[in-house]
Amino acid sequence: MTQEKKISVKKPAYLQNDILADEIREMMKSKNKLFFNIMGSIGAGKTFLLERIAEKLSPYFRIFVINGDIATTIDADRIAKKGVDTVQINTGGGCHLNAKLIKNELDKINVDDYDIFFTENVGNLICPAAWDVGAQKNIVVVSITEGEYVIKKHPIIFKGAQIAVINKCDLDGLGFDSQVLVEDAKKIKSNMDVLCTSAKQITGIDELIASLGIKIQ
Ligand SMILES: Nc1nc2c(ncn2[C@@H]2O[C@H](COP(=O)(O)OP(=O)(O)O)[C@@H](O)[C@H]2O)c(=O)[nH]1
Ligand SMILES: [Mg+2]
Repeated sequence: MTQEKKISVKKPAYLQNDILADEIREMMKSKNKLFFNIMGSIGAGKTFLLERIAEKLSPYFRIFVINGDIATTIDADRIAKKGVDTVQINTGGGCHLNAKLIKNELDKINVDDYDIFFTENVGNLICPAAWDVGAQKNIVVVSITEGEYVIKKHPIIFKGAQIAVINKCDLDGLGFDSQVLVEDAKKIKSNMDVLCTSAKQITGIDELIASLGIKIQ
């Protein structure tokens, strides 16, 4: 006798996240919006770079930034001072943003009110790599003060990125070497854009904006 046994197969959380992320990507594309996910270590300069990007782009584009942190609204408050709209997600203990968190925030606004969307993901080089947020491009920021092995030790997040940013290049030569990091990033993914920036001295920001595919008319 053949016995029939029903088992319920739960969709893995990753799979559900990927489906929703694809929906967000499609929605943004159909509305002709740009959406970028900025990831990177704590203190790499993600917020400072976003402030610089906002300074350059806010006169020309309507921008919405979704910040992710365990606690506080410090980053969203900083970026909001640069003439863009922001919202801060506090993940409690969560080490990454995900598509559901992004969708919740997009549902609270009128997406048509904006041209360009950014997330600043929770600061680390591990968890955000596994969670697609529906962006068209992933950007990973590391700074040259994080040591010469920082990229070698975190290949997964770079494999999933279209742009690698080596920040704090104003400190290049002062005991830090940007070139090692540039070469490591290229070794992991040869077709990735790799840029050296200084949010402090405002260098490499125009190149980063160009790499995002944004043209100021
Ligand atoms: N020297 C230097 N310091 C920077 C640069 N970018 C950020 N910082 C500093 O690094 C610290 C962390 O920057 P922040 O933008 O908050 O990093 P986040 O955690 O990645 O968002 C702050 O004290 C910044 O002033 C840079 O290009 N050069
Ligand atoms: Mg930050």
